[in-house]
Amino acid sequence: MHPTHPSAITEGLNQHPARISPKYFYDQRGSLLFEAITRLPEYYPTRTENALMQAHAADMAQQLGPVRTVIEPGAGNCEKASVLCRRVRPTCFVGVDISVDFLQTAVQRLRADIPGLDARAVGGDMTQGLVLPADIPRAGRLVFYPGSSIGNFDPPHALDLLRHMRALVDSDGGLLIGIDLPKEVAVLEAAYDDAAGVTAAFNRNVLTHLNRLIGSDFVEEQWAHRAFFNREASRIEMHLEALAPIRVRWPGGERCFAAGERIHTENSYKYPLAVFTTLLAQAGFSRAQAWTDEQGWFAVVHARP
Ligand code: AVI
Repeated sequence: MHPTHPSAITEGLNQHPARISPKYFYDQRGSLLFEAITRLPEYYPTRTENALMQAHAADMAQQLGPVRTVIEPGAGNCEKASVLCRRVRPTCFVGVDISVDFLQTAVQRLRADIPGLDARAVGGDMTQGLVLPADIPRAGRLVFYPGSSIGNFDPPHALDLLRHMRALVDSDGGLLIGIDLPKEVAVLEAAYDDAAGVTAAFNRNVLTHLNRLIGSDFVEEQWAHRAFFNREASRIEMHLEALAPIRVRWPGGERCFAAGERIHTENSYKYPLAVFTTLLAQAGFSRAQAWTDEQGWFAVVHARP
């Protein structure tokens, strides 16, 4: 599990508007709900990215050139890494995740599935910068960051993260990253407010997770899921809205919410490709090539220093 900072959590709850970091979505139930989200008919990013990776596999492999080490921040179950490693045949794979126990199991599976692959699990948080074990070769590194997870960081933090990734590779290395692009608002909003209510359950589950982490007394049923596109900021915002006046208590504190008051739980930025390419250049990746689907909904970008 990720490190818990109760004071950072309660500080967020006391802000106006209140905030909960999206990293707290991913307890065991939250991770399962997220997996269910990726299979929803409305949630196009996973499916579109997978199709792009498959359709352009040969071209991508050619553009990537020889890859010796694949490094995946937030590797989780390593499913996408497994597909990539079969194609580009690196000698080494380094999965990085805050939750290293779960990662360890996935990495063992990868080792068994791809004989000869030196697959490692490294516990750590990419957002804090990362020092890899000294015996991981520096030559021919590829940082792999699929799933448009970069969109969950505000642009200045996304830039920091890209800079940390740049620091991991030499001039012969690169970054392969998934980006969700702006599109019709109805498509975006349906993806974050699906008919089956899975995203709503995912959003509300953060409250139960917080109850365990800080001893608060949130009741999920008292909160409504809200998801909408903020056009000015080019991002989907997720919030939890109090259905009635609510007093939430935790050891050492409390917060009263008026009916209709919201807790901001997540942003998911949708970058036009040109804007993202500029961000990449600011981080030190000056050359970028992108593959997009026919509808222009998603991009897989290969960036080089
Ligand atoms: C993990 N991340 C890229 C997802 C997204 O689309 O922003 C998280 C998510 N939130 C609601 N649905 C999916």
